[in-house]
Amino acid sequence: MTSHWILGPGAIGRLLAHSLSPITDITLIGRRALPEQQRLTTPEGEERTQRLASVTVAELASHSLPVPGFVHITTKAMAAEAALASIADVVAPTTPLVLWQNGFLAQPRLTDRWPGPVLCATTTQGAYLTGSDGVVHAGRGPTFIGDLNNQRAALAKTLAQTLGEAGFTATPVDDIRQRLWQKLAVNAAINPLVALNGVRNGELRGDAYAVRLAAVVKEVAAILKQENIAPPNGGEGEDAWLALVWQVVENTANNKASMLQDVEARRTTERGAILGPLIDSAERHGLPCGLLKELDSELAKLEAKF
Ligand code: KPL
Repeated sequence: MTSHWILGPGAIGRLLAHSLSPITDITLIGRRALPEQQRLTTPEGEERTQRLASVTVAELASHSLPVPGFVHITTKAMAAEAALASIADVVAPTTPLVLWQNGFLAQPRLTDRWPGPVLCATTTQGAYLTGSDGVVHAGRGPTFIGDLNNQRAALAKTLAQTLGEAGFTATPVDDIRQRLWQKLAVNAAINPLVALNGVRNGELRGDAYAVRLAAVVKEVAAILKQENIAPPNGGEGEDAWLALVWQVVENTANNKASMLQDVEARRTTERGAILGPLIDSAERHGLPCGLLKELDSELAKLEAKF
């Protein structure tokens, strides 16, 4: 039986652990100990409690756990590299990693640095934690798996199959880079604005925000063109990106975006993984990114107060 280590017991990490646990061996790894009995609330409102094996990073070396077939890194984007470094001594460098981060920061860096295979996952599964022993699976969504160099198709297929058996709708893809940037584009348009203004996604439709949102999308669309990221849904340039962003705003109108949740909890945001790659790219290509920089520095100022 393939063993799956899940490093980062946040909402996606715990959802993954609950889903995989009935079909395979899993271990959740975090900095703090977790209660053994963990509760999952399904999108239908059903509650299921099961025992999930977990260890802390500090305990890892003294536990004789099965050798992992996959190490899933489910931390926030900014914490992924440090999380991997914290277990690197006890994991063979040939072990496949699966990166579940938002943005496009951890993925290229770890693909370059880790000697073994590195898969990236992008998902629209919605989940949030309710304390140290509970996770709510708020909404189902597809998951796509692939690697940035398109050399691990068989491994991506194996993992997608396992995730499928675990109840995810998972598809192996050969365009994960496109998909990661596409999600990043939507996150860049929505997350900083809602986080800075303390509003739910749907409020962006109002006059106070809609013009700024469209101006952000304009900068983002020009950058993505230079990165060879095709506009979504077979559309053309900026209009296609704007239509996608408004569609996501509509579909998630009642959501508190992840960046707003971070700000409310006084946690460092994922601005470095979402706005960072866009600003870097704009600077490399000599494109305007004044608004993206403004959002980034407003968020930095806010974080400095935490
Ligand atoms: O993915 C999201 C997030 O919260 O990070 C969006 C699409 C903005 C939905 O809230």
